[in-house]
Amino acid sequence: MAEDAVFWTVDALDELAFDPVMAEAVLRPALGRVRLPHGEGEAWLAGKYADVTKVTSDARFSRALLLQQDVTRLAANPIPLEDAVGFADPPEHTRLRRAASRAFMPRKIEERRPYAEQLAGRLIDGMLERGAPGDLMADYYDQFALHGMSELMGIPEPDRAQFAAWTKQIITAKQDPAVSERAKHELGSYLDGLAEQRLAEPRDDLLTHLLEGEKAGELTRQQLVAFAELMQISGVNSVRLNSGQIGYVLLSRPELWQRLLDEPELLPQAVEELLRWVPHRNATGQARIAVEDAELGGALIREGQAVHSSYLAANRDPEVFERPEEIDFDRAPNPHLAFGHGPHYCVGATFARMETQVMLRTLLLRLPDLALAVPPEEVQWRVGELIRGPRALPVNW
Ligand code: FLV
Repeated sequence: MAEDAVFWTVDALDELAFDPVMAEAVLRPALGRVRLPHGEGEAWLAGKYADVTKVTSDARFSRALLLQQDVTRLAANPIPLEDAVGFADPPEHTRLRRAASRAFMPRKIEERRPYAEQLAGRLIDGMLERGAPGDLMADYYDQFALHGMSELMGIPEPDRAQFAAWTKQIITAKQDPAVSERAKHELGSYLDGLAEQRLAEPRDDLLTHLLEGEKAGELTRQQLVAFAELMQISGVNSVRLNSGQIGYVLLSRPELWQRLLDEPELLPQAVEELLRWVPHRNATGQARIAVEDAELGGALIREGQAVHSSYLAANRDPEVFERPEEIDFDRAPNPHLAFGHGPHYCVGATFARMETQVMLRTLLLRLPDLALAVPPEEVQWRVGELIRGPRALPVNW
C-alpha cells in the first residue's frame, strides 16, 4: 500500500462529464486509494465491474461496521439514521428488508402505474396552462418524484413540501452537519407519528406494509422509521435528479429524442441504457469495511480497512460493455449497476424504473416538440453535491 491516495474532490466536473477518478478506477490493474472530503483516513476504491460486484455481495465486507468508524466519505454527515437498513448486514438485513420487498413486488408496482400516468399528465397540463418557457426540473421532475414517492409512502399532501425541505438538508455534501442531523431526526419523528396513525387506520401504502413487518417481528419501530426515511428521501432525490439528467441528455442530443418518437417501443431499453450511462452522482456513497483480511482485485484488504465501490465506474467497464462511452439504445444484454448490486441492491428499483418510464413516455406523448430554451452549455448544474443534475432545465414546446 505504498501508493499515495488520490484526494477525490468533486467540484470541477462539467455537466455530464465522466469523473476522471472513476475512469482511472475502471482501467487500473489493481484497486487504488482515495481520500474524500469528510471523515478520517483513506479507503480502497473498486471500479472494475468484477471487483464492484464482488465487494458488494461478499459477506467479508460489512456495512454494520461503518457505525464504528468515521470512514472517509463525501457526505458531511452520515445520511441514514443508525438503525437504517443501509447499515445492516445479512442475516439481520434480510429480515429488515422483507416487508419492503413485498411492497415493491413488480405486480404491486404495476398497479400504481395509472396513478403515475395521471400525475405526469396533470403536471404537463399545468405547464401548458402557464405557457412556455417552463422549467422541466421545478415544474415536472421535482414534482413528479416528490408526489409519486409520497403517495406510495402515504405522506399527506400538505406535508410534502416540508419533506422536500428536509431532504435537501439531509442529502448534501455541503450542509452544516448540525442542520442535517436535526432534519434527520425531525423527519424521523414525523414518520413515527404517521406510523402510529396507520397502525390505528391501515391504508394501502408503504408505511402500512412496513407496519405489518413490525407486527411480524421483522423490524422494530426505530428500524421501520429509519428505513422509511431512507426510502422516502432517496426515492425522491435520486429519481428527480437522475431523470433530470436523462431529460438533458435527450434534449441536448435531439437524434436520441427523435429515435424515441419514431420507435416508442424502444423506451424501456432506452431507459436502461440511460440509467447505465448517466453520471448519477459524485464520488461514491456508503463504503464497506473488511471483517477479515481479503484479497480483492489485486490488492490485499486488511481487516478493518474501508472499501468504496463505484457503480458508475463499473457501468463503463469495457470488459462488460462494448464502447461504454456510447449511448446505444440497442445494447443487449445490459447488466448495468445503476441500482447497485448484492443485498443492498435498491429495494425500490421496480418503482424507480416504472416512474422513470412514465415520466419519459408522458413527455414524448404530450410534448413531442420539447426543446431546450437555452443553448445546452448554458444549463446550470449542481456543483459539489452528492447527486449530480441540472439546477434548472428551461424548455419550450
Ligand atoms: O449520496 C449518498 C447517499 C444518497 C442517498 O440517497 C442515501 C444515502 O444514505 C447516501 C449516503 O449514505 C451517502 C451518499 O454519498
